[in-house]
Amino acid sequence: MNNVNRFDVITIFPEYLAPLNLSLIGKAQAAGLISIGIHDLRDQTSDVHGSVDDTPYGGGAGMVMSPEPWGSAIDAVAELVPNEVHELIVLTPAGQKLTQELAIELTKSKHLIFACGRYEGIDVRVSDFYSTQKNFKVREISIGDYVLGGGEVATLVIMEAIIRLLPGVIGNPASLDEESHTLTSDDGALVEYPNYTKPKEWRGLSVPDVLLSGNHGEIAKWRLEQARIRTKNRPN
Ligand code: 6GU
Repeated sequence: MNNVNRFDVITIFPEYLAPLNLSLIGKAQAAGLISIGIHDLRDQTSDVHGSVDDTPYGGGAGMVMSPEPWGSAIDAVAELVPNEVHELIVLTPAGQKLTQELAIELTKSKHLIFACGRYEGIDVRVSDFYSTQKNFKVREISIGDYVLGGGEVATLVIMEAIIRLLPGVIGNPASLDEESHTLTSDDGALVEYPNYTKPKEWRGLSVPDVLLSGNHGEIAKWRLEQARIRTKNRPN
């Protein structure tokens, strides 16, 4: 399998991506499993003010991000990974919704480029142009049905969902098989069963006897049943 190992993020707020140096993703970078570049869109502007947006054609509220700095920034980061197909991810609440299945699919592209729009989004010709380029694949992605101020937090979410799936990133990869949205039964994806650890009793609440029984068959049965109940009772 062809696993992603290079991520480039283009944004007008590079500092927003600082958490990528922490925890699991920070360690994955330090171990050389992945490398991440964060790029300031304003480095691609020519005017003294570093303008990246303008009023929308056709009128309406808000500002639209101009295509020129985006084109320059995307071309520049594509050159960092030559002779590869670049998957350009444009963050927008109008995009395809992120799911575990999509995160798994994104692990298979060598190079991911995240374009973090702000304001009313990026001039659509940026997506349209790169869609016609044979060394690019373009996807518009959303992380759910609510509106954020920009694509930076969505990028953090998507990158974490992808990177934790890569070989060597998580100490015990077996834990990936039993987590929410990966567990399956005849009814499709399930959320995870409830977990307990020591002590056996806490504030009057006990660990279910079956988990202390040592009977692996019964434990597996109980967990599947609990996962089904939780999935069914989830408010959405
Ligand atoms: Cl990717 N961007 C913005 N601005 N809002 C969102 C989103 C993305 N996903 C959900 N809401």
